[in-house]
Amino acid sequence: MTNLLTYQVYENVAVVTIDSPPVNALGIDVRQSIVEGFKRASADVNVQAIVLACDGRTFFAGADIREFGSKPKSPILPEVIAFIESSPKLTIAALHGTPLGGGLETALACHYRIALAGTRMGLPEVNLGLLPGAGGTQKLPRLVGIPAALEIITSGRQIKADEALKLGIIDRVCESDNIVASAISYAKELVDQNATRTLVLDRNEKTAEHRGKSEVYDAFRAKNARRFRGFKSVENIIKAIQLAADLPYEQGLKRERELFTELQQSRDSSAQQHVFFAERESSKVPDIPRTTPVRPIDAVGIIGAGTMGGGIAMNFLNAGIPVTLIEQKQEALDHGISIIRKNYQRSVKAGRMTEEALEARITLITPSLDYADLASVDLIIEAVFETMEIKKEVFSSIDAVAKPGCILASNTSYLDLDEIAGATSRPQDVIGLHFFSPANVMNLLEVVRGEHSAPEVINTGMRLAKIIGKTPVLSKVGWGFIANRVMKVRGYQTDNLILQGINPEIIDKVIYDYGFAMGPIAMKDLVGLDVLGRDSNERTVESVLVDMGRLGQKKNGGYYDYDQNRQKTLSPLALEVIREVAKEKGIEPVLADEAEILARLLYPIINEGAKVLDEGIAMRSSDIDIACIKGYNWPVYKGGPMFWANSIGLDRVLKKLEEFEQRFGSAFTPSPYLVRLVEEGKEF
Ligand code: 3H9
Repeated sequence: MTNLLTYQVYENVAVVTIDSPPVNALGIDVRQSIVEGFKRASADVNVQAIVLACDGRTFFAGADIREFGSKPKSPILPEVIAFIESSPKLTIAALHGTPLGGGLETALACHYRIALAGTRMGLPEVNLGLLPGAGGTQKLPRLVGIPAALEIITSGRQIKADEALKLGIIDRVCESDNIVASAISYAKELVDQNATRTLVLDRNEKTAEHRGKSEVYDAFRAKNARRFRGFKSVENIIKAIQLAADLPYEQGLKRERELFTELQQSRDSSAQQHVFFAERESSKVPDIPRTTPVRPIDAVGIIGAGTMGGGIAMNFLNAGIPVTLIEQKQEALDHGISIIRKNYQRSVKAGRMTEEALEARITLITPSLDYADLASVDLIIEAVFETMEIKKEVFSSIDAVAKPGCILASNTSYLDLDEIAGATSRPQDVIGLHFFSPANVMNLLEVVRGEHSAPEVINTGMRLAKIIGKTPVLSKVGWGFIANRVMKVRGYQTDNLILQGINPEIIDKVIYDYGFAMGPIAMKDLVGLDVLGRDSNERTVESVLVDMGRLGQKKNGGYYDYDQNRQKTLSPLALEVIREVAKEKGIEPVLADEAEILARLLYPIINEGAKVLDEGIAMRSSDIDIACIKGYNWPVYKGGPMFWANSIGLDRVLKKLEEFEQRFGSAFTPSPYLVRLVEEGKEF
């Protein structure tokens, strides 16, 4: 075992310090070191108090997720925690960084907690499809009460030190920047005062008032039903918190462990753990070391103040980066800025932002009708019409004004970035920065690597994503890049199923039940049938509906009719149009149950993902998962299409695709890469 423990004694206070980079995750070596430190301190007759602290960037950030799935080694975390609680000395946790999950649970084993200002703590296990399994569900309610515990643990949010103090999670915030020194003097103070040594597990006053009150939990479930839908971990969390009020601590703890184990063995939790690591992996580019220089981005220019350009601008304004917003006409510019303002006003109304913060963001915008105003910015993002000729014109114009070293980015969704870069004298400075609509909300940023993009330009794009709160996924140039390309095939299959007489409501239900927020047909109505991309002038169900003036939710309904509360019912008119168009095209009705509908809609996405990998457009299958989760809200507890495919079994996916190919043609022809993987018994 490497030596992670430093043991020091300052008069009557022992300091047990653990150092296990990067985040002091509570792996076996760390757990053993804590026990060793506490054993030494307990045996030391001169020691009256023990401070538990960590070196490096954070107090323990949780259990070591990489250990999940292998046989637990003793001492397991609950044993370590029980050991701390059995200490004969006064115990103090000295918190800094992000004490999360098992890390906070470890702190809750101590009598007192002191935190550096700026510390953010929480129980984020829900994000991994888990619950706090080392006493967190039993102890946090004892400190903050049932309603606050329900909110904190089901959201997994991080709580800042000052709020944690108010809630009673910690006992003191230290204003100096030396947490260990502050913890030592706090320890001496407590010893001098002969302070009480009550363990959190013995405090029942905050939970007593909710004992036996199951209606509190039912009301909480009902209020959050939409947000919690599909997340099995949330239900177990609520059950466990209820036990904190209803059962003595030891019994509650035992049940917590059972509920934790049930989740830990679930496919949903494996999927969410996969997403945790995939999200971190996606920002790494194997042939571009992290030491590659990054160009500073202190000012940005955005061309186009439409929906996309405005949404993109908001990301930079939120990060405090000034934006020069360019349009061709004053009217369009004014309109764009008014929409940005309106979006922020919505946040102000909801209490998520102050008026001053809104104004501060708006003042970061420099509106302009002149490209010359882009001369000093570090990055220019083009968000104009999706037409090659226009994009080339824009790029040749910005090439003429941009300073040397300025990064020139296109937000194109489908066009050839290399051709766009060819319109400039500096293709090495050109990349794609592909945002997903609404650009201020969706977390995906596809960074598109052109043939000539310089490593430092790519590296800057990848790092920039984090600054503006997005997850980057690197894509090579190819039609639709990653997310749009793989998700597009679901659209084709939706249209085919409709024409084959499958009820649109059933199609939407299947996708909703899988975990998406909305089915593909309801989505078309929401986006607007008139703005859906069309590949040809052929007569389609949608073109007929649009000709009838049915544009979707915004006008006269689309596939569905909508009442004043936006409740939808399938439109008999739309059904008639579907039958007509199917007849014109000579398409025969087909029968399919829900499982088959799901497979016909989603297996082609897996297949397209295999092609994207085979062509080298995506670097890794987990990047495709992230692209679908962050760009299209693929349910996170399914892990994305490629992880889901692995969990079904690639041989089964392949067999289904072959069957569909026989019945419905080449849209289902399996990718040779998928065939190869199955032959070799491999996974994505
Ligand atoms: C738990 O505690 C269960 C218990 O209730 C019950 C047990 C019985 N394990 O995110 P970053 C790695 S569940 C292993 O880029 P940041 C991460 O993969 C856990 N590894 O940095 C990355 O590795 P690499 C509850 C971990 O500064 C590196 O550390 N806790 C863990 O942006 C840096 O991470 C959580 O869910 C871990 N727990 O953010 C907290 N955490 O460099 C999860 C991180 O090879 N962690 N790594 O790619 C986080 O939220 C963030 O990592 C944190 C730092 C905020 C800590």
